[in-house]
Amino acid sequence: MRVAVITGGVGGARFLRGLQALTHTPQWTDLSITAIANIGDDITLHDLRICPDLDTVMYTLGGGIDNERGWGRTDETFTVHSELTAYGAGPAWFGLGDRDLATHLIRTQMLNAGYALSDVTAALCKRWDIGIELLPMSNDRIETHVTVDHDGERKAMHFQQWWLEHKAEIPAQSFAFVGADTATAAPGVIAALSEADAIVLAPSNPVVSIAPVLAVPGIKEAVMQRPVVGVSPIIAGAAVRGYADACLRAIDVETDAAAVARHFGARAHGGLLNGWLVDDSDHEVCAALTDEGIVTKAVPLWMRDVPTASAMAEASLLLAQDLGA
Ligand code: FO1
Repeated sequence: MRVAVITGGVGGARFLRGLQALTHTPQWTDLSITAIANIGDDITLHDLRICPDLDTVMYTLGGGIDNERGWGRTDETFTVHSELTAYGAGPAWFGLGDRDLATHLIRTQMLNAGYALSDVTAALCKRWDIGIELLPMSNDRIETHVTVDHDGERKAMHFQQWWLEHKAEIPAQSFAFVGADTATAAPGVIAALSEADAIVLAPSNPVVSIAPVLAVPGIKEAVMQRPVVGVSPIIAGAAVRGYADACLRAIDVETDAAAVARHFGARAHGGLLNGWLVDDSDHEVCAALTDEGIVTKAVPLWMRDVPTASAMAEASLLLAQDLGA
């Protein structure tokens, strides 16, 4: 079974780790996985190109992730970061780890030498042996910027500044995926989607992780050609992590498993979804969503460890198969 997964960072990476683990079980030996990752979080700091969602997926599947933080490297130190801060060379709010810096140095050297981001990502992933194909949504530069009303004026700031310095506490007026409209999908992305038996929207932030990927010309159209199952990133009315509630509020969507499904829309009515997984605690929404054309199942969605992530990943595949994948 060929699966293409659209993913952001932490939640999507943990989901992918569970999905990849299935390939070692007898009934899923034929499972092949391509992850198409958001690059809207990317930022250039100290002349280094940093790709948080690509790195979080790579480290999580490669065993290098700090599981507590969900991002960056295990056994990490921040000596260079504190030295930079001592020089006043900010931003202090972006925690650049010493081990993590090696990834950014290699990536920046390769980009400067003319390699495409997808080639750089493949090269970095060789070390980590992640067991799936990891593609950036595009090799073009795309960055998510957030428009806010701050100090009496409307201004845009980089997503990371809004997320880390301001902790999403300044209400977002809008999100712009700068560069997306003129970007091209990275090599292999459209093929992975078109040839997939099923496409899964990982339990990532719908607004700043899934949406930027779908904003790259051609990607949403390719997704719409195949069975699509989404996994709710919202459990019992709350974001599992991060500030998805602040992002959803900005686009007038309730922080609710059913509201996010309706936001993506039912394929039968021109939307994305054929199927949707919600947590057991949200089981009461299944009947209504199914009646609206989004076949919805309730399963445990808390990813406590790899086995629980594998169980929910398997549920997404089985639902896709029920839907004709
Ligand atoms: N997230 C944080 O909450 N604090 C940080 O200091 C931080 C640094 C950081 C460095 C490299 C990297 O790849 C990711 C990092 N993240 C950090 C996560 C990053 O902000 C993610 O983009 C968001 O968590 C949203 O996915």
